[in-house]
Amino acid sequence: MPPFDIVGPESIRDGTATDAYFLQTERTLRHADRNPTVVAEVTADQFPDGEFELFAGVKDAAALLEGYAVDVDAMREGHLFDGGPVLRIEGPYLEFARLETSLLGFLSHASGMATAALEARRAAPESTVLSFGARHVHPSIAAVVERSALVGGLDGFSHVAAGEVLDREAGGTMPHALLICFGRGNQEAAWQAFDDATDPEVPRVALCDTYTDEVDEALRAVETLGDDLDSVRLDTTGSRRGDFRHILREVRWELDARGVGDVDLFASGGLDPAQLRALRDVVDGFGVGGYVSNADPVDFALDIVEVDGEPAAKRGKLSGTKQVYRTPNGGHHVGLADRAGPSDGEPLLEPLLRDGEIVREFDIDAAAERALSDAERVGFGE
Ligand code: PCP
Repeated sequence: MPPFDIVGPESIRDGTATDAYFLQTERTLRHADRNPTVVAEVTADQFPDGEFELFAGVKDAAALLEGYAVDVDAMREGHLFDGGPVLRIEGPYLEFARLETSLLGFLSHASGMATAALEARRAAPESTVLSFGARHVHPSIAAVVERSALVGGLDGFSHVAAGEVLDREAGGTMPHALLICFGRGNQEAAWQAFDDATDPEVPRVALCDTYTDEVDEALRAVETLGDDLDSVRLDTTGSRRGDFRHILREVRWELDARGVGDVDLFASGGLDPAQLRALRDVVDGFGVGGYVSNADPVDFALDIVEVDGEPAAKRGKLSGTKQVYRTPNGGHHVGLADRAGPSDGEPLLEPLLRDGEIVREFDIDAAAERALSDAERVGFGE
C-alpha cells in the first residue's frame, strides 16, 4: 500500500486516473470497431454571460495530452472567459476518451483558484498579497494552488515544495508556534532568536498578536529589532478581532508616532476581497489563504461537438467547432470556427498541441500580466 492516498503521475499519464465509464466506453467502441474522429470542447457556459473566470491549468492539460494523436487549441493561461469553449480537442475519440477526467480536473481546479486570486489582486492592487492557503488543501496539489495564485497576480507564496516545482522561492517568517515555544512574556526572545538565526536577505516580519495587545507587541518588536525590523504582522484571532481596521490603524499610528513609519504593516487570517478593500489603505500587505485555496472549481465539461466532420451535440450544448473572439469593448463573441468572426475580434483559441506535440511555452509572469490586462479591459473585480 502506498503511504499516502495520492493518485500518482503515472496513473494520470496512462489515463487510469479516470472514471470507470470511460474504460467501459473504450471497450464498447473497440468491440463495435468504432472510433470516429471527433471535435470535443471544454466549456463552462455555452454563451457569454458577463460573469468572468480566469483560465489556468493549461500547462498540466498540455502535458496530459502530449503524445496522443490529437490537435488541441486553447485559450492562453491568464485569459478571462465568460462563455464558449476554452479548449478544443480534435482527433480519434479513443485517443483521448479516458483523459477527460484528469483534463477537467486540471483545468477546473486551477481556474477556480486563479479566479479567486485575481479577485484578491484586484481588491488590493497596490498592496503586497501573498498566498498562505496551501495548508487548507491536500499537499499533493500545493504547487497547483501556488501557481494559480501567481497566475491570478499574487506576489508570492508560502509553500516550500511548491516553490521547488515552480522554480520560485517560498517566503514566510514565523508562526505563532515560534512565539509560544519561547513562552508568554518572552516574545522579545523569540523575535531576537529569529533575527539571529535567519539569513540577512529574509525580511524581518515580527508576528505581533500572540499574547498581548497588538500595539504593545508591535512596539516591543520595534524596541527589540530596531532598524532591522521590516514589518509587523497581525493575524488577530477572530474572537478577539472586534474592529480589525481600527486595531491596524492604531498600530500604524503608534509606530508613526515613534518615528518608525518605515516599518510595514501586514494583515492575515480569513481575509477575502471585501476585507482587502476595506483594509488596503491602512496596511502594506496581506496574507490570503482559504479565499484562494478553497475556491470552488470552475464547472467545466467536455462535450463532443462534431463527429466525422458533422455537427453533433447533446441537447443543451451547441454543436459545431467554435472560435471565441474578444471584441474591443472587452466582450466575447462565440461563433462557428469556419465562419467569419467579428471584423475587429481577436480569436482566443490558439494552437496548444499539433499531432500530440506541445507547440506553446508557458510563462507564469506572462499569464499574470495577461490576467491583469484582461481584468482592466472587462472591469473584472471592480
Ligand atoms: C496564517 C493565519 C491564517 C493562515 C495563515 C491562512 O497563519 O493563521 O489562518 O490564511 P487564511 O485564514 O486566509 O486561510 P499564521 O498566523 O502563521 O498561523 P498560525 O496561527 O498557525 O501561527
